[in-house]
Amino acid sequence: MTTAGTLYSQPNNFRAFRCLSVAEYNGLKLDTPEFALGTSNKTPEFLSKFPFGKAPAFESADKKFHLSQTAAISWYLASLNDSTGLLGKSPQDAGLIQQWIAFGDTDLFIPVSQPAYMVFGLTPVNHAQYQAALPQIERAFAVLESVIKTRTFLVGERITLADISVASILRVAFTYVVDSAMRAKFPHTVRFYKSVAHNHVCSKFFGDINYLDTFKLTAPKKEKKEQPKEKKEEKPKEEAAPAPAPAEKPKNPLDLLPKSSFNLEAWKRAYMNLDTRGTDPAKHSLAYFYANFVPEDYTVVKFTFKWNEELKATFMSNNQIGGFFTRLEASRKYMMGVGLVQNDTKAGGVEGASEIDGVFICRGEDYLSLIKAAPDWESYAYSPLDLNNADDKAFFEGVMAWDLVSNGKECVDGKILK
Ligand SMILES: N[C@@H](CCC(=O)N[C@@H](CS)C(=O)NCC(=O)O)C(=O)O
Repeated sequence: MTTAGTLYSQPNNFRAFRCLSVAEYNGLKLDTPEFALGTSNKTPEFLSKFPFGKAPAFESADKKFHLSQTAAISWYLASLNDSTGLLGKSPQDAGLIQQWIAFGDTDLFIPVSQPAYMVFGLTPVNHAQYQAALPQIERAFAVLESVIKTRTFLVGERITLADISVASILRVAFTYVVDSAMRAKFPHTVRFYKSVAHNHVCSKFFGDINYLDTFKLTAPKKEKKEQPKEKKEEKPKEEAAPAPAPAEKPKNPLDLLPKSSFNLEAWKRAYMNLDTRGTDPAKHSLAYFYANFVPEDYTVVKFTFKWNEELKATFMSNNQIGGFFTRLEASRKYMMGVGLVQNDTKAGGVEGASEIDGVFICRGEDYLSLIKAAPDWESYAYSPLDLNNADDKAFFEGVMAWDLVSNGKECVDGKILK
């Protein structure tokens, strides 16, 4: 593969996915050095080459050419190899491709980004603004649906930059904003998206995709308030998915560990499908767990919310857990978890008297590295559980069975990270 140059971007940037996918299609290698948004893009050296101070940014292999803006970088990379046809076959195709790129980056991304930024904590939660964005999201989706209904690709008969660009925006939409109920209205768009995002090239960069179940407009915890509001375009860290690296490279150091005989995916299925308490490993998930678990390969961790006094209602607490779990997407492959809303039902179910308690089962010892995938990880306190200790075991089982009693509070709701 010819090296086209260097793409500067923080890992897991949906904008970089577009550039990296295009380069891969065109048989071009891009170096992706370590890059931390907020520092690397602010150095005098970076700014001298890229005055926008934003990522992604491209530098040619001979270091003489510098380019910013995702649309420009991906167009440039697409233009370096005619044979793949990523820019179409005619000036008309090129015009149509530009049309779809502009549609994706404006008509689609702007309304989608509004609720997404609220959920990430980059802008304050604003229900009126969300309500105003919804019809715009639906309108953009309806256009896409009507066009893609009878087509495989947006322009011509083969994949082009138009498809990759629009799919990169749909990834943000489907992960954070457009939930299963809304997706059901746009089956052709979902089909189109899957055919692009999951294809043999794009999937290397788009990574595992967590389709949002239910959208809830809640902000993450405290520390997010410190995010400068003017950074509206800043890509949220939780857009995290496997690093934009070639597939042959391990996505996570945990991939280098030998396979554990305790298969996390099998455990998730057992947990979801079996009753929890009981003694038969074929029928009861806790029995299955004890029959199969390999403590040397995993860490079982207790987590508790630090700001329980701020929880004003059960649904808020549950949204808090749901958001946290959604933002753990990049680590989901290596962990399983249950978070419970505990309420003081004995005191009459007083709203606001709730707390959040939960358990993660994490591959390896370094559980914090996995949990840090969620930008709001510091809103919780963590401590490893020793399942040979009776109290720890009781806590673990109480959480798993959703029958925990903690500080006189009983479980009223919860979420599962699976
Ligand atoms: N219009 C630009 C937006 C780039 C952008 O906002 N990038 C974010 C990271 S995903 C960024 O660099 N934010 C830092 C900042 O705004 O200072 C593009 O499409 O490339």
